[in-house]
Order: sequence, then structure tokens, then C-alpha cells
Amino acid sequence: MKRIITYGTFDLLHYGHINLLKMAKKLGDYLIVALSTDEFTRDSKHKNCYFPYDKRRQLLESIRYVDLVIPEENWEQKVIDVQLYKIDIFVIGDDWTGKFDFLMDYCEVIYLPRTPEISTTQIKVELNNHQL
Ligand code: C2G
Repeated sequence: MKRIITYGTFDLLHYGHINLLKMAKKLGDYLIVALSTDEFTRDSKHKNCYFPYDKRRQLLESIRYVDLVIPEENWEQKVIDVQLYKIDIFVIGDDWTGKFDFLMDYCEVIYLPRTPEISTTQIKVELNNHQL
């Protein structure tokens, strides 16, 4: 059984996220999503989530491609996660190309094509503009 892991905030879940999760699951049999906690997102990504962790987790767990959701609490946990969960492939969007090559010592690393035309930031901006 080929085990895949990916990481992200997945706030204001949209089809770009779904495309990524669908492509990730196609690479194996079991997909783990390490979901950024509210604290990690705020303190280390300097972003505030619209939906709190438990709601973002509820959304992800309802997606057919996702088999398990675990918390992402820091930048450093990936090596431990890959070993602990016996991961074969680490995947993430190609906006991160090269950033996680160090994981190649532990598993395959694949950067998948990001859906270019949509982002949570853009959704927030456009909603804000409509309110004006
Ligand atoms: N994504 C995508 N297309 C988009 C937007 C996002 O393919 N239009 C992908 C990203 O490349 C990422 C995943 O969806 O692989 C989650 O995106 P974010 O929630 O923005 O996650 P990010 O802030 O990139 O956090 O340790 C890694 C970080 O937790 C990744």
C-alpha cells in the first residue's frame, strides 16, 4: 500500500485544493493530510484562518480522497511524520518547488501543478471588493 502525505492550511476550501488532493491520491492508496493548526498558521505563516482547525478538519475529512487528517504544528515535523506514518511519497503544490527536497532522503518528493487562477487570498480580496 503506497502512502502519501501532504501539508497545508486548506482555509476557505476551494477547487484548487481539491485538485491537489485528487492528484495526490492518484499517486497511491492512502492519503494523509497534515493540516496547519490555527496557532501554526498565525505564528509561523502569519496568516489568520477564516475557519478554525476543527472546521477545516471536518471539511477535509469529508473529502473522498483524504484518509487521515493530522495536525501540522511546526515546520520541523515532516521528517518525523514521514518516518512515523511510513510515507512513500510527500506531495505539495509546485509553489513550494525545491523547498522540501531534504525529504528525498526519506521518501519520494513530488511537486504537483497548482491550480493557477484561484487562491484563498484572491477570494478574500474579491469578496471584500464586492462589499464596497
Ligand atoms: N494549492 C493548489 N492550487 C491552489 C491553491 C493551493 O494546488 N490554487 C495547493 C497548495 O500548493 C498546497 C495545498 O493546495 O499544496 C494547500 O494550500 P495552502 O492551504 O495554501 O497551504 P500552504 O499555505 O501552501 O501550506 O508545510 C507546508 C505548508 O503547510 C503548506
